Amino acid sequence: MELENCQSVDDFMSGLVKRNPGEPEFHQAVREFAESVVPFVLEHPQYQEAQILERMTEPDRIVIFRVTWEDDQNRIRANRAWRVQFNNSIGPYKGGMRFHTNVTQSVLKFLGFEQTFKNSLTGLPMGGAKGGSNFNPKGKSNNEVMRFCQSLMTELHRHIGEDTDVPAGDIGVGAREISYLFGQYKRLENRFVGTLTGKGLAFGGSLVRTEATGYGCVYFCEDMFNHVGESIRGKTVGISGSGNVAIYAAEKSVELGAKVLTLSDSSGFIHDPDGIDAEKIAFVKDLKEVRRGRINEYAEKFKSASFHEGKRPWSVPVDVAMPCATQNEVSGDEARTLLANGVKAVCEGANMPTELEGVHAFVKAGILYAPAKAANAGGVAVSGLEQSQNALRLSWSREEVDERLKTIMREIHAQCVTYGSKAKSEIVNYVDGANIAGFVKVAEAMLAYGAV
Ligand code: NDP
Ligand code: 2IT
Repeated sequence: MELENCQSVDDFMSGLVKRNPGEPEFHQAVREFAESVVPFVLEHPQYQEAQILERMTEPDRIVIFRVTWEDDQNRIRANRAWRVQFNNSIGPYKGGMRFHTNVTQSVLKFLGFEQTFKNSLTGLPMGGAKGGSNFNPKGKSNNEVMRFCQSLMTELHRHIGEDTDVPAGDIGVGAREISYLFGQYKRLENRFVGTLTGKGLAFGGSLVRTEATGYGCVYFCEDMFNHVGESIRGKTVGISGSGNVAIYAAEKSVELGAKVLTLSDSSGFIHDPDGIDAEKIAFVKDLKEVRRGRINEYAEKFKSASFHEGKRPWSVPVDVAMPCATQNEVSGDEARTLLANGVKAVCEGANMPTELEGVHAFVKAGILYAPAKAANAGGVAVSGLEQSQNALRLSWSREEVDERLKTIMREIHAQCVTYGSKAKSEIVNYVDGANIAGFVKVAEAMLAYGAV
């Protein structure tokens, strides 16, 4: 970045850090965005005069509430929950709910902020939001999870609605939790409407929503390869996580002819040099989605694999890396290790999985690097399609939804190329591309509204 731009980013960030003390994840997400967008704003004074960046980094509102519930031993428990309604300039608030012990206001603000621009990239009319709780679903019975979800929804329902704010899943919130949340919402409101997405197929869910984030990530990766005359076919792929996003990223990679070598969870990673094929993925689905077990069981079952306790998979040489677990799971050093081992593409299934130092290393190296906002937008895109189907009171076929998902990912790729290509360079900077393309649509709407 040029010196003058660097100074402007630093000035902007020092104000933001002062206004939002103790929120490191939020600072990080805004900084990554500002590094792309501040130079663009400096060239377009209409945005600067309207203080668009300052306004965009301030959430519309945050609802914070207590969730009291009773565990199986009849003890009263209390958690904290939030809904960060970040920006509804281009549509009703939309974004997932996360249940994890490390959920804080800072984490949800970073997620809600990024969601605003991700949703803008999809081309669908969706604003940005995120919510969640520091509730830990691990080791809880189904009944405990149900009571927690019902209690949470008893407060949340008054703040959401099909034209106001439409939550969905994220870490720790899958089909089971969405069902409990939707069941309670419907009961409290006495209305059957699409206020949540990721619902079961029997009650308004969309085909391909479960698979959408992982599939979309691989479609985007294939779009990047195709753009330089290559393909994911025959490439080795390293994936982290073994949840919703990781499983379907692995499934689609295998389907397109790649060889998946790793998966992980918070206890460590497994490395299978023979490749994690469709049959082994079916085992992981059952392990994680039904039995809620740990990834080391994979290495007990398949002798070709080794388990590496407490480690992340980035030391394994691969052509393609897809971080699909959580934020800051690829450090600067790990990014450099991936590059030294010849990684050709990094496609982020998780939100903000790469530390800023790693982002800079990938961009500098000129590899195919797809930031989360672009690469994992397939999940929320199919959530948007679920909303459309609910509003129409009909369901589209698997082929129809999958085709729309592919088209949306291709159009996001095209926007990244438009905004991320520098004159005389063949290399696309997908970080700039995604940030600026996502920004422009939201900024135009905010300019049109005047001082709101
Ligand atoms: P899941 O809860 O289904 O899976 C999360 C996976 O990541 C698990 O394997 C989990 O391991 C691992 N993980 C979670 N937290 C940590 C941590 N602190 N350290 C190490 N491993 C961790 O969540 P999803 O697959 O839905 O989400 C994964 C990522 O993708 C998140 O960043 C999410 O925001 C993002 N995303 C999700 C979308 C969706 O539609 N679901 C859409 C777009 C992005 P363990 O079981 O041990 O905790
Ligand atoms: O981070 C994300 O995009 C999601 N967790 C999905 C949000 C949604 O509304 O489907």
